[in-house]
Amino acid sequence: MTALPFSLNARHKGFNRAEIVDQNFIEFVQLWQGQVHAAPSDGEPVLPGSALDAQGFRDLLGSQLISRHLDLMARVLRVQNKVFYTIGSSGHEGNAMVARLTRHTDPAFLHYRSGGFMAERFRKLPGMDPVMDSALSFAASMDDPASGGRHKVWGSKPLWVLPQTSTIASHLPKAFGTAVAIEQARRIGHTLPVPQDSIAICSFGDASSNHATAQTAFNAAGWTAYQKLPAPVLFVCEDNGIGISVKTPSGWIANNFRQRPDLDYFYADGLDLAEGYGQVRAAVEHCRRTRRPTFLHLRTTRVMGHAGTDFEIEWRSVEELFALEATDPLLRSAEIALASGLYTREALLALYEATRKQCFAAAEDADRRPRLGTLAEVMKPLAPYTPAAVKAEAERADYAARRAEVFGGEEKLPEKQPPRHLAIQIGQALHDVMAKYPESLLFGEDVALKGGVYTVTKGLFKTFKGNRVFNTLLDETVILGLAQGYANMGMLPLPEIQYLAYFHNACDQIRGEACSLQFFSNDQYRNPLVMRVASLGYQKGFGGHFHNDNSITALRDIPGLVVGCPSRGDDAAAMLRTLMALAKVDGRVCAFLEPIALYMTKDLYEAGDGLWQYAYPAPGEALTLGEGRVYAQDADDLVVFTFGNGVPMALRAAREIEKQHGWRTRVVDLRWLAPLNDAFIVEQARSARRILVLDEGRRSAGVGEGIITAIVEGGYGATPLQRVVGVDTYTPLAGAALLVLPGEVDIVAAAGRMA
Ligand SMILES: Cc1ncc(C[n+]2csc(CCOP(=O)(O)OP(=O)(O)O)c2C)c(N)n1
Ligand SMILES: [Mg+2]
Repeated sequence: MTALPFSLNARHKGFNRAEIVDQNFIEFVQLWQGQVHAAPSDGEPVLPGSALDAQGFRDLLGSQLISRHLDLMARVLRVQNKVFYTIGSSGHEGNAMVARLTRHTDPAFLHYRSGGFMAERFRKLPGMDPVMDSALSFAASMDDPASGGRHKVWGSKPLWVLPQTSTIASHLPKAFGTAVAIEQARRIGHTLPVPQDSIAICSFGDASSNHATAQTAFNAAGWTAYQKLPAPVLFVCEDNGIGISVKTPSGWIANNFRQRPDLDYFYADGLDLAEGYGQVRAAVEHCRRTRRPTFLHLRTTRVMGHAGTDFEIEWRSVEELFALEATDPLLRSAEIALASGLYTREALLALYEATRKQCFAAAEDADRRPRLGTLAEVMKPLAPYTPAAVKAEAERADYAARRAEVFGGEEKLPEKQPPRHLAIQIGQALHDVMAKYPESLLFGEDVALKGGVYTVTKGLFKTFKGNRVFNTLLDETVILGLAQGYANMGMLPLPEIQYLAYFHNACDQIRGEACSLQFFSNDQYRNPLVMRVASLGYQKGFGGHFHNDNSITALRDIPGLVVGCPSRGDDAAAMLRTLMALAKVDGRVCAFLEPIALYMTKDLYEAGDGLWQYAYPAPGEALTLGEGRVYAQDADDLVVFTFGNGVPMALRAAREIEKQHGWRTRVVDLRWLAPLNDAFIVEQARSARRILVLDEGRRSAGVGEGIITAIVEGGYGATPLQRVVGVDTYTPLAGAALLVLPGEVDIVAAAGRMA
């Protein structure tokens, strides 16, 4: 700890710790009286024995001061409503060393206390302004180059800093995924957007390291390294000993991470540039050279509280605050500056005040710039959709030779085969899109040799080999983290989630992370992916809730997510082409829900009729986002809106309804569940004499609610309407399952209520 040249106790019991920390620096410099060395020249060690040279120290000090004054500025201007964020970096400025020792092309996923890191990384490219760019983000200005004013984020397109949301630890799986992707690119012949020996950097706090999402990333990294596979990810744990108000047990981070066999532990003193620099360098060099997951335990402290709203003096003793404030790394940097002879007192204080001035001026400037003022401006990057380009891409069929090779010859092409059922045609469609996109990868639990629980992916491993089709470890969070990592590196991932029920425990990777990236980066970063999920109820092979989860509610309200759900093989193939095109062209995150119970369904009305098998669509055929399929368009006595298993059920029930009431029934398969195509629903409702909404999901918050809302808002709420829907419960085992799921008799009965 730096010896203070004054007694804090006497004068520093104030409420505003930011003012005190600020004053401490000034007084420290004014009163410091130590031994001054002969100033080193640029390339010489800043202090005898230090790994850091004088020029490096000057830069790092400058970065630390920028970070600190951005924090101080934010505390002052927040109350004037000029900036809107006060979670600061004070005490963590030593993370600037990590930035200096890595490259601006090493993708970085950063902790929210990364002001020092960012200011230093800005030095890596000429003509960039860390102060102004950061001030624009603090001020929520539309000119913010990171997020366009949507959030205070640390992010930059040219500097390869992918903006993070503030769900702690949620960025670790994708950082791991990015590291794996950097290595895997070479093996599939993909050209990386960054140099081949890049590493992925990921920082987070000590408390966050306990989070399941963090632990899962450490585990996956270890699992990878254990198999001698490369995963060059640098985990930087910025240990300030506390998370908001909960102290991390002393020594916990070292104790928890020092001995992990496949996570190489390094410690660095982030409070002392002269001491810490060589330690950080050792960790970075190790990660880059060995391509092994590396854990850098960076000692930091936290001054000025968790955020501007955290008045620490209300919940901890002033003595404790004094002790913390004495560990302020900027005091140690001031000491190095003075002792090295590089700065006089006057020069250091002048630099301090000049930086303050620069930060305030930038913030005032930022405050005069426009903020997001219309809904259209806010929404612009959320869910880009360029229909013509997507259509052209989905219908693009310029890969005939590769395709013929994949299917084993012209005569074996699936469109030349007799009609087949869903599982077979999804498998064919996957072969098709993987032939089309050499940068695509398919992975998940049991997907490789076995071909998945339902053998849908059978043959892909043999055709495309282990670098493109592979089993992951059993962890949905990691599967989706990997997907984002591949996408970050320009590949087109097709992660599989084995059952819909298992999506839910990894939902945040799609909700909080993947789908938010375009929004929070103002569409500068995209992580296109197509997540396949074996879904929904009625299946006869495996019983019980977790193999029959019928809730897609958790997917429906994720901003920007596209959800498609085919009910037959030809639609699945055409839809998959469109989903891949949406990902490729517009960077969209897509979910492809495969109704398990329809995988093997071949018949529609009678056993052996083979009517639920369709001809495979040739390349060039694709769907338009939102385009439904209508059975018996001219029928209007009853119109059934449905999807998935509901489609064949409704078609069967239609026969019975005709027998009972003489009505002809139109069945509308929505096919696209998010976004719902309201205009299409209304158009179909317009000519309906009666409406039946058949939703195999649960009553509450299911698709059915969305369909009815569209009908009512479209002005057709007065049409007689019935809803047939699942019960708000878990699905029981065996035949009891059918008590909670809608059945054909329920459809017929509901129609009867409208007779
Ligand atoms: C998943 C999640 N849970 C809770 C929070 C609320 N939260 C924000 S920061 C924080 C403490 C984090 O402490 P630490 O990881 O040590 O980072 P520090 O703030 O100390 O740098 C908490 C609980 C969150 N952002 N995300
Ligand atoms: Mg902490």
